[in-house]
Amino acid sequence: MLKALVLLLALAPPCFAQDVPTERLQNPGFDRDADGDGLPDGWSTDEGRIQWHEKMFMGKDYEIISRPGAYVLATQDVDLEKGQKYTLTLKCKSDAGGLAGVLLLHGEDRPHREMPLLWNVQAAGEYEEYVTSFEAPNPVACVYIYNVARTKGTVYYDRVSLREGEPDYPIINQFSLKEIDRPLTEPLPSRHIDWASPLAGGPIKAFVTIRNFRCLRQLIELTQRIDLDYDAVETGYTGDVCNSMTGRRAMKRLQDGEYEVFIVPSRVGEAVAKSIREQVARGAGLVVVEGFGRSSTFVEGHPVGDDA
Ligand SMILES: [Ca+2]
Ligand SMILES: [Ca+2]
Repeated sequence: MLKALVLLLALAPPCFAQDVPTERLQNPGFDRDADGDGLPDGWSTDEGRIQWHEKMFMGKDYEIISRPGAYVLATQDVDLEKGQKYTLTLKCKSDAGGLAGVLLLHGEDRPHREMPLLWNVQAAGEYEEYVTSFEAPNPVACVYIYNVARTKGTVYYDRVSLREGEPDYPIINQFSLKEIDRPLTEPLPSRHIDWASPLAGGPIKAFVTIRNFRCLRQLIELTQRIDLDYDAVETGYTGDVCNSMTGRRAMKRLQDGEYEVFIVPSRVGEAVAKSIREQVARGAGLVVVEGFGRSSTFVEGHPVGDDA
C-alpha cells in the first residue's frame, strides 16, 4: 500500500470567507514574552527544544528555531468547536533537510487522538506560508509543532496561526510519495502518433483534474500526443479532494493566471470551480471531458444535446 504523505501548501495572502476570523492560538507570532523567561508566552516549550530569536534587532518580530535532535518543539492547548472549520497557517522555513509539521491531538474530554494537519513539509529556505483547512473532530485539543526530521536540519517558525473559517481561494494539497513508492523511470510511451507534439510555441500550460491518481495513465497518454506542461489535480469522485504532486506550482500558477487551458474530466469543489470560471472569463480555454450536465458549473448555457 502506498503510504502517501499529504502536505498542504499555499502561497496565497490570507483572505477568509468570514469577515473577521478569530485567532484561536495565543501569541501565534511567538513575539511576546511578558513573563521574561526568554521563551514565547502561551506556548509550552523549553530551551532544550527551541531557540527564541529576534529576527531583526529591535524588530520585535521573533521566531522559534529547532535545536538539534528536538522533535516536538512547542505545544499549546486550544478549545475548538466540534464540526467547525478551521484554517491553520504556518509561516516557516527549513534548511539541511529539516521538515516542518503540525499535529492536532484531540479528544472529547482530553487530547489523545492524533490528526496531522501539515506534515513532512519540505519548507523553502526563505519564509513562506503553508495553509490547510480542517473540520474540528473534537472540542478539546492541543497543537504540536515539530521538526519532523528530528535528527536532520533546522526548522524555523515565524508564526503558527489557527483561525475559524476557511480561505475563499482553493488550497491545492501537495501530494508526496515516500521515496520507496516513487516510480523508478519515466512512464513508458505507448504506440501513438505525435500529432501535436512538439508544438510550435512550446507546450500548453494546462490544469488537468482527475478523479484519482490511478487514472493518471490516461493523462500520460494524452501528453504523449499533445505537448502539455500540466499540473494534474486529484479531485476525488465528488470534488471534496484537491491534491497534486505539483501542488505548490499549481497554486502559484492558478493565482498568477498562467493556465492557458483547464481540462476537467471530474467533479471539482466550489473554490476550484470559481477560480476556473474567473480564468475562463478572462480568456483561458476550458475542456469539460465528461459530466456534460455539469458544464453549467463553469459556464452559463445548455448542456450538449439540449435544444431548449
Ligand atoms: Ca514572529
Ligand atoms: Ca515567556
